Amino acid sequence: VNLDRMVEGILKRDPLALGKAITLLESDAPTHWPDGDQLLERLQKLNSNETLRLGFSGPPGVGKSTFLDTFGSWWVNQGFSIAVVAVDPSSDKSGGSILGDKTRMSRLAKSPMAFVRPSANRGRLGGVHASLPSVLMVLEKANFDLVVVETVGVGQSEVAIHSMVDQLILLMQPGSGDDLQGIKKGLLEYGDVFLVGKSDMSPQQANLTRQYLLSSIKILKGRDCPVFPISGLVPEHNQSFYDYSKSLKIDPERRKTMKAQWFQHLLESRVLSLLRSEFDSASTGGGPKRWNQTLRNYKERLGASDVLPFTKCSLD
Ligand SMILES: Nc1nc2c(ncn2[C@@H]2O[C@H](COP(=O)(O)OP(=O)(O)OP(=O)(O)O)[C@@H](O)[C@H]2O)c(=O)[nH]1
Ligand SMILES: [Mg+2]
Repeated sequence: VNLDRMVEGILKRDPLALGKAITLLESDAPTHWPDGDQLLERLQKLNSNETLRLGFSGPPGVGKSTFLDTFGSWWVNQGFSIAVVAVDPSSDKSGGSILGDKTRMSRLAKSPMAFVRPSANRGRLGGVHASLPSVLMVLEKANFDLVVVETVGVGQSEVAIHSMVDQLILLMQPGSGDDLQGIKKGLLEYGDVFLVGKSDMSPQQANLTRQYLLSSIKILKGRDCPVFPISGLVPEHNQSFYDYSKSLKIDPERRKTMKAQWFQHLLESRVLSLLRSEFDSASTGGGPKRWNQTLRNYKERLGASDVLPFTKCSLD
């Protein structure tokens, strides 16, 4: 890896250099870590300004990507740049990240002021990879005016993402009171700002949902939180959130704990990766997938037997 050229490319916001840097940082292969660490150290020395980091989370299909495409395009039209990392929920199964067309941000992706990147989800930290803070740092050093992460809200991911961004925006489904009873309290606890999605379908229902959220959040948190109806398809519904978004700020308190969390996630993830790679190189005749395959074999055998998971047994 030519780090000089990579840093230069990052500073120019060259999508190719940004893409390569992110791939390097997301690597679980211990041989890639020294280069990635050095890259971050060099960027760190550049002393640029901090960039507002927003998390957008919400249940699958609630309209996160569609809205980010619309919101991002508006943002770019205001003369600002934006970087979006979309944590791809499906990549867990396929084992790798899926290409850009899957992020549903085709309009934004075409803008020279925007950088859109799907990120691998390796099923840890509720779908957020431990390298995400490193990726966000690269985008921050590239001097984007706004850095956004899209994650699928499954409960656990909100907790992880909350410590990685300045503000966590939760996109909620419009629904009847009964549907809303089912919203996990934990989910509401981690949100800083709430959006009621797809409000073009029924503005009336979106408003009812908004009222319900306002009062539930007040009870739960003991304070008010902003709730806006939005639509990814009809931008006219978004004006109040657009106006509000200009007032969103970096949270210095959260920034303090961010690094400690980053350290912990990275440490845990690297310990596991080291174990896996030790295992792979120690096992004879196994390809790079030896750990995964062994794990799968064990799981299959365990499912069909009455041996307990911690009982010493041999596969052959
Ligand atoms: N009516 C209406 N439909 C929408 C809106 N936003 C998204 N949709 C539709 O809802 C579906 C899911 O939209 P996405 O933007 O991919 O939702 P998502 O939350 O990013 O989904 P995942 O990333 O898979 O969790 C698509 O078929 C969209 O066309 C909206 O504001 N109004
Ligand atoms: Mg999406």
